[in-house]
Amino acid sequence: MTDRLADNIRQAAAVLAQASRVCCMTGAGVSAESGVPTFRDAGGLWEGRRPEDVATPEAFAADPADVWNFYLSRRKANTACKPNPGHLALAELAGLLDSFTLITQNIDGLHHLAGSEKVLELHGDLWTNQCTREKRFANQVACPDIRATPKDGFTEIPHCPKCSSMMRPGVVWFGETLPVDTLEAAEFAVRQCEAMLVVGTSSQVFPAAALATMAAHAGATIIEVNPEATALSDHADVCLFGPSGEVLPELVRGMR
Ligand code: BJW
Repeated sequence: MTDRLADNIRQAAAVLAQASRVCCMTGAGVSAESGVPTFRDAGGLWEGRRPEDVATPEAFAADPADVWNFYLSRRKANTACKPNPGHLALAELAGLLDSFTLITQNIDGLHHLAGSEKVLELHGDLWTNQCTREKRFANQVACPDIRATPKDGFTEIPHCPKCSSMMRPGVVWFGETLPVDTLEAAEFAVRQCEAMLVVGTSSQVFPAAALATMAAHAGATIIEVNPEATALSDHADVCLFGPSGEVLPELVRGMR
């Protein structure tokens, strides 16, 4: 770790130690060290595929089996992934602050596995299926047929056990609205917070990316954790340029 990064971590830890209300927004980068691929980096999930081929309702309507296969292969790959020191540090951070709101764009569930109790999941949950007609959610356990065959793909699209309509992955695609209650809770928290951590996101996808700007306009100190500069970096008060699995544990150690 460079002296500059160590200094910036100390500065960020001092900001957090003074704050009573803190928010954190995470993106795919926080799970990179757990082996979950990011989206837009080289080697990311979408390298070689256009997002609109798999991450839109139109893509699902055109070829549900192709889209299901993409998500089933991610379920299979993610089964082996465990929380990394970055996830664990965020779970610990919650216990050091009066109020801490964890907001994530990730669908991998690793914050829960790390012990974070309340997580605002803006883009849904990889492990949930949703009825395309009544929008009811069902845990994938309710569809053992697809779980049994992810290795080789599958031929049967899962159907809702209640109304028989096709099920879809319980995630938010481009052009779809985010879960209203979750987004409202996130907006409420960022407007109240004194400091906001923004970890492992390229800050290119809205409305999630607007939450940090909202916090900054309300007077919060913005602390970014990312090995690379992003669309947010010029607007952040402190940039901690490093992998979150190394930076976040140091940050929490600095606060203790
Ligand atoms: C590390 C690291 C390490 C690496 N440690 N860091 C305003 C302006 C322009 C467009 C819009 C707008 N408002 C809405 C839109 C349209 C659209 C949008 O944002 N488009 C932009 C791309 C331009 N948004 C929507 O459609 C949203 N809906 C909506 O707004 O509804 C209302 C509406 C509808 C229609 C019209 C207008 C309004 C929905 C967005 C849903 C996003 N869904 C996805 C897929 C989820 C399911 C799935 O996983 O398959 O969510 S897209 C994908 O991107 C996924 C992610 O959550 C999201 C963000 O990606 P993230 O996390 O930032 O990942 P990367 O890969 O981009 O970045 C990783 C970062 O990690 C990098 O910076 C690395 O450096 C870093 N990193 N290793 C720390 N070790």
